[in-house]
Amino acid sequence: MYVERKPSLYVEDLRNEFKNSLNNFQDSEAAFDTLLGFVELDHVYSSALKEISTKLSILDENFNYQFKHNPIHHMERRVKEMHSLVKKLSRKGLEVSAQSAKENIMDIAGIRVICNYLDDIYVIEQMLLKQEDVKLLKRKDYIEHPKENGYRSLHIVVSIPVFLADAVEVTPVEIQIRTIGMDMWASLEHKIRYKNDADTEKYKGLLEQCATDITNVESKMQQIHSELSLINISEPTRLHCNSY
Ligand code: 0O2
Repeated sequence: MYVERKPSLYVEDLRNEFKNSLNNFQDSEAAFDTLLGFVELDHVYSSALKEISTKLSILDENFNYQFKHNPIHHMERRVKEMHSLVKKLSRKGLEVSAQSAKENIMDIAGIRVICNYLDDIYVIEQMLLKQEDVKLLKRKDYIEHPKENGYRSLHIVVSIPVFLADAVEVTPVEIQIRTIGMDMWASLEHKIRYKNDADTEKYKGLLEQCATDITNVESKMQQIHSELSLINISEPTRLHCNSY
């Protein structure tokens, strides 16, 4: 059900990151402390991802138990790699330290939830946000308001408590919730964008057309699915999911 998009930290990788990203430190002890801070960060944010994945899995299973439908197709999760994190901090003109990353970067822990149907996205969001220990920090609905290039997805950042041996760390996790079609589109667009700029221009129109086509197909699929389903869910959830 989960696809881990990043392996755990490896000593060799750390050595390279240490060389590439932290070589502006004069004092090797300060550099080591900074590195250690990032390793600890990775540990806490990985734990937050496990917590949120378990919550989402339970919701998916329980929804299926009650309504004979799994809203989640699969999930992908990753802790931002150290070099990306250092790059993002530098790009934003922020101090390169674990503390600064904790205070300023919201997508250190990221999970992508791929849903079967459009309505499933809002059902998942609502069920998750109802939980007492989950706090909504940020929300961007690129489905209601798609980006100009055609990108659609629901982004929420939530915080959850992570219970460690001697502390509780309230940790933010970025959750991108989208359908299979939206995910297919985003993966291709990402691939084109990072290949080179010329390709981005070349495929711009075609990608926009694909986004419209996917939206139309998914609306029709949703309609068929809703007509076939005799799911009786609670009123608050129905508000966002009137087809069940
Ligand atoms: P990666 O490698 O996927 O992590 P931020 O930029 O995070 O400080 P912002 O502007 O609120 O904050 O981000 P937003 O709009 O919520 O989008 C963040 C992520 O959404 C991106 O992460 C992408 O994963 C995805 N995304 C947003 N727009 C697009 C798009 O047009 N196409 C595709 N394919 N993905 C998009 P990163 O950090 O860019 O990259």
